[in-house]
Amino acid sequence: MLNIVLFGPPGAGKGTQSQNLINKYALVHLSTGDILRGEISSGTSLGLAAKKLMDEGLLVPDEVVIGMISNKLDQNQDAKGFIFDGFPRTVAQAEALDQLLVSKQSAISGMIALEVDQEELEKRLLARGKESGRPDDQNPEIIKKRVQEYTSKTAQVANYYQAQNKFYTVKGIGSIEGIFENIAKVVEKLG
Ligand code: B4P
Repeated sequence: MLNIVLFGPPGAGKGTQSQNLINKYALVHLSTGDILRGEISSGTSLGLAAKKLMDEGLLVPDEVVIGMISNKLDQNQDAKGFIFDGFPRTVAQAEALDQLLVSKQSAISGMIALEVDQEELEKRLLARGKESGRPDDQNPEIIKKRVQEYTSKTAQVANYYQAQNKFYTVKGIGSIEGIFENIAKVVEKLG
């Protein structure tokens, strides 16, 4: 199985490049951000609780997102692999993901981290906020909070995969196609 974690700060291009990966490798896309936004638009109690945190730029509790991923893995038993987009975002989530995959006789093949500087991230998110109306993309203070959450809780997840020799970086600035070519080069090595 080919299981890829696509990693990077908010706005690095994870969602964008996940689409390219799905098209080329026919993997199942699991984006915790998308799943949470789905819960919000369906008005579930999980969605209502998550919305408060997401609108403030804060992470949703580990047990909530781990439960969501566990359900999705169970629902996709025949998948030939997964792209994990925006998950794991804490070391506890990374450990839980390893356990879930072990129970399916599988493992993470590699983490690909997209590297983008802060100024560019803020520019992209504010531009998307204008187009999409996504509440967490519209306010520079909330974007700052998301980057702080990334720095204090998420960045260390890279060390977790580095320790397993599963960590790869790709420059995330430039054309979407050019960045994808470099991502695909890493994926070919993993596959
Ligand atoms: P996400 O939905 O994961 O949001 P994100 O980090 O902003 O990444 P996204 O994938 O959407 O953006 P992308 O970089 O593709 O999370 C939202 C919130 O959900 C979190 O803040 C948190 O509250 C919660 N959450 C989600 N997962 C969680 C977890 N595991 N644990 C706890 N909480 C969780 O794209 C950004 C913009 O850049 C786009 O407009 C795109 O068009 C543009 N772009 C992309 N590539 C470009 C390029 N090369 N050049 C120019 N623009 C580009």
